[in-house]
Amino acid sequence: MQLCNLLLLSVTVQNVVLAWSPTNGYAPGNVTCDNDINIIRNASGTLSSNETNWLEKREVVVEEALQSFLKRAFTNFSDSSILDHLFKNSSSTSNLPKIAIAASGGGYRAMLSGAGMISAMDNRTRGANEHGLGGLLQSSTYLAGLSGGNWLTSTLSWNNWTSVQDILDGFDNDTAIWDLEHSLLTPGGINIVTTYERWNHISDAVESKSDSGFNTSLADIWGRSLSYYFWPSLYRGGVGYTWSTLREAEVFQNAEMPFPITLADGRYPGTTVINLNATNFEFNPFEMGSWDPTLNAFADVKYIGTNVSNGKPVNQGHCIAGFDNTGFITATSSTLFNQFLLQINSTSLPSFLTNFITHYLEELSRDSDDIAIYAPNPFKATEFVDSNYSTSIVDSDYLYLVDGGEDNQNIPLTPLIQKVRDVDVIFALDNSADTDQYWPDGASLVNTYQRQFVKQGSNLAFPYVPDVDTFVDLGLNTKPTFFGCDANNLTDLDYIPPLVVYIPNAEYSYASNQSTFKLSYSEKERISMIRNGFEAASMNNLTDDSSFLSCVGCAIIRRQQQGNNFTLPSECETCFTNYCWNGTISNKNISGLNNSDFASTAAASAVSSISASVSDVSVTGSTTSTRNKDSGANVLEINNSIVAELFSIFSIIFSLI
Ligand SMILES: *[C@@H]1O[C@H](CO)[C@@H](O)[C@H](O)[C@H]1NC(C)=O
Ligand SMILES: *[C@@H]1O[C@H](CO)[C@@H](O)[C@H](O)[C@H]1NC(C)=O
Ligand SMILES: *[C@@H]1O[C@H](CO)[C@@H](O)[C@H](O)[C@H]1NC(C)=O
Ligand SMILES: *[C@@H]1O[C@H](CO)[C@@H](O)[C@H](O)[C@H]1NC(C)=O
Ligand SMILES: *[C@@H]1O[C@H](CO)[C@@H](O)[C@H](O)[C@H]1NC(C)=O
Ligand SMILES: *[C@@H]1O[C@H](CO)[C@@H](O)[C@H](O)[C@H]1NC(C)=O
Ligand SMILES: *[C@@H]1O[C@H](CO)[C@@H](O)[C@H](O)[C@H]1NC(C)=O
Ligand SMILES: *[C@@H]1O[C@H](CO)[C@@H](O)[C@H](O)[C@H]1NC(C)=O
Ligand SMILES: *[C@@H]1O[C@H](CO)[C@@H](O)[C@H](O)[C@H]1NC(C)=O
Ligand SMILES: *[C@@H]1O[C@H](CO)[C@@H](O)[C@H](O)[C@H]1NC(C)=O
Ligand SMILES: *[C@@H]1O[C@H](CO)[C@@H](O)[C@H](O)[C@H]1NC(C)=O
Ligand SMILES: CC(=O)N[C@H]1CO[C@H](CO)[C@@H](O)[C@@H]1O
Repeated sequence: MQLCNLLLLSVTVQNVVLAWSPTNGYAPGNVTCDNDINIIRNASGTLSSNETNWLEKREVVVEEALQSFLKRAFTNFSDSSILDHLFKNSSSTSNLPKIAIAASGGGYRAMLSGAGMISAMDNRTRGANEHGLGGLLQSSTYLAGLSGGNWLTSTLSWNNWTSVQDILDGFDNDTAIWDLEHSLLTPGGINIVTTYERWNHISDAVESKSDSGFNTSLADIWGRSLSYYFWPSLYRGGVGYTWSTLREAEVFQNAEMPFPITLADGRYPGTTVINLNATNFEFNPFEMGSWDPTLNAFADVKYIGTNVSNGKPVNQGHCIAGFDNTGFITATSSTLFNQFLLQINSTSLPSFLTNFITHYLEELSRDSDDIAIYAPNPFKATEFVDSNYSTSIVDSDYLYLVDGGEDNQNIPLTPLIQKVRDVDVIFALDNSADTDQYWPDGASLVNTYQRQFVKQGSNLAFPYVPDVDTFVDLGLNTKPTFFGCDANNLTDLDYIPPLVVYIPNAEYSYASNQSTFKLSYSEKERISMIRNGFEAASMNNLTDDSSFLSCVGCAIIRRQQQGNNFTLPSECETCFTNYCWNGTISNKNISGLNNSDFASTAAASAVSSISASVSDVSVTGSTTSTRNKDSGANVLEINNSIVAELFSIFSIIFSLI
């Protein structure tokens, strides 16, 4: 291995590398750029011109797909004349509803269950057009993913917009996507040589980045190891594959796929606790940055890694490329290591284990090794921070990003509720593990709802949702539920937010409440998870309610229908009665209904919501565990096997660092 490296090195030195290219591998490198380039823009009130141009192309594609979707949905409607108002062919202005899909975090559980949900919306899935929501994915404008949900959305997007169906069908290919039989830690299974080789390649890649003068951390190793499962047909799992290359992919250029967005949270240097004031970052194929007042800026994602001041390269004409490695960005959204540290004292692990793990995690955390490091900071000395907010992000030489779910908003909603994006309906796929049985309980929605009332979220609006106890008591967490159905109820908010179609993970044909830390799935388990997700998103393949497809159609047209005062198809009234949360709460003392009730709701949910990334760590031996709502501490469960996995992860990682 060492010898090989030396040979490689000497070759590289001889052919002096003038410009970074994917063949350089994982290490970012120099490229020339315009002398007057500025990689930063002011986020205030506008989309990037590139996104705006892209949206125009997408609208044409969506119009056709949505029209055929709604025609199918409204087949049996007595009056579907509303369709004539929504589409261009009969009126000169388009009232096209804008649809977004958001996939929550939660490790492989969220990736697989979310894949099933998305497959139910994809007209390329066998059966989706007959007993699912086939065509909804084709009708969507945005597709956001966070942590495990981002593994899903990035896998599809950066594999030439492949489908879940194709992934399932290709399971016995040499280069099958999501071959999860073997744990991340032992990718070769019983073949130790393969495992050894894999980790050697990972180690070489991360070292090459470090040797080129860039800070590396656990996130680099994490990203490299995950990439082999997501981009298996590319050389070393896409070691030189970058995020911004999607701009050159035909499928993206022709807007034949939705606009992918990934979410991560900012973490201030020296801190570990993250709350709703955390800066939410988004990555899209054009840009990375934040709409939040603490940054209010976006950088051209292709040139992050360049040493800039207020967006201008410090060395005029010299930029860095290759920093936006696809695996690295995917890992950034899923660095949940810190969460484990924060929760470790409330586990029932033996104290020697706690001490052991704490010791290492704290060391990692102190050195910021557990989080993704973006340095040089692309936002250094930018001037767009709202004057009422801290400038600590733009003052720092380093930008630290962590798992997008660490602020307990485990569904990537903030990019989609931005007023400027003008989304009408969001399909929120919730595969969080909030309850002690690893099911979602609506906490992610509650937190995003609450964020509009904290300082950082003051320019946001999100529909009213109940507290998590109501979610559970009314079973809103076991079947699809619509929130914010009536725009007239939302006029107290900053603006009319999108209607939210909440689709929670629930058991249909398979116990899909698997641990976030389950690091391998057999082919049978994988198929079962995906199948169950399909059923969860389709009211059991439309057998639990044959009108569910129509009701989804009603949710999609609702904002445009109300906003333009079009006649609502009468069948939609029944749908809204059946699927909309009507304001009922199960406990009158706890209310999520308005701002003045915020404090009590916040208290209630702070107790019951905990990042999915961790709340499903489960306890050895004990058959049941209860949540201690009074102290606010969650009693977590740890499986022996999970501990074993974590140990191996840490031992391998530490031998590498
Ligand atoms: C980029 O080029 C400069 C010299 O112009 C060199 O000092 C630096 O190490 C190079 N950076 C990378 C990442 O290759
Ligand atoms: C950013 O844009 C907003 C809205 O156009 C504007 O009010 C603000 O002055 C801009 N900020 C800077 C620093 O240019
Ligand atoms: C899926 O939808 C797209 C976009 O409307 C359409 O072009 C394609 O033919 C559809 N495919 C199937 C299999 O229905
Ligand atoms: C629902 O449809 C999916 C996709 O066609 C299929 O895999 C699954 O077996 C179906 N489930 C039931 C209960 O029929
Ligand atoms: C991407 O997929 C399309 C079909 O969906 C195919 O025509 C095209 O060749 C693929 N592109 C690449 C680069 O594989
Ligand atoms: C890979 O899977 C696809 C189905 O997705 C199949 O058509 C193709 O033949 C497979 N290729 C190999 C090399 O097995
Ligand atoms: C957010 O920040 C504001 C102002 O600094 C502070 O008053 C508030 O308590 C913070 N909220 C949370 C949830 O930390
Ligand atoms: C866990 O408990 C130990 C000692 O009881 C304490 O030193 C440590 O700070 C605690 N860790 C966290 C994350 O609260
Ligand atoms: C909406 O339309 C109804 C009749 O369809 C009419 O009575 C009502 O005044 C209209 N409302 C607005 C705000 O235009
Ligand atoms: C609202 O929903 C609850 C249960 O979800 C139901 O008991 C109640 O009757 C509904 N209220 C109205 C006015 O429809
Ligand atoms: C919406 O407003 C109506 C009338 O103001 C009220 O009866 C209803 O409970 C509200 N629904 C929700 C979900 O807040
Ligand atoms: C961030 C980004 O993608 N910027 C591009 C937007 O489009 C213009 C022209 O099409 C390009 O020059 C930018 O690089």
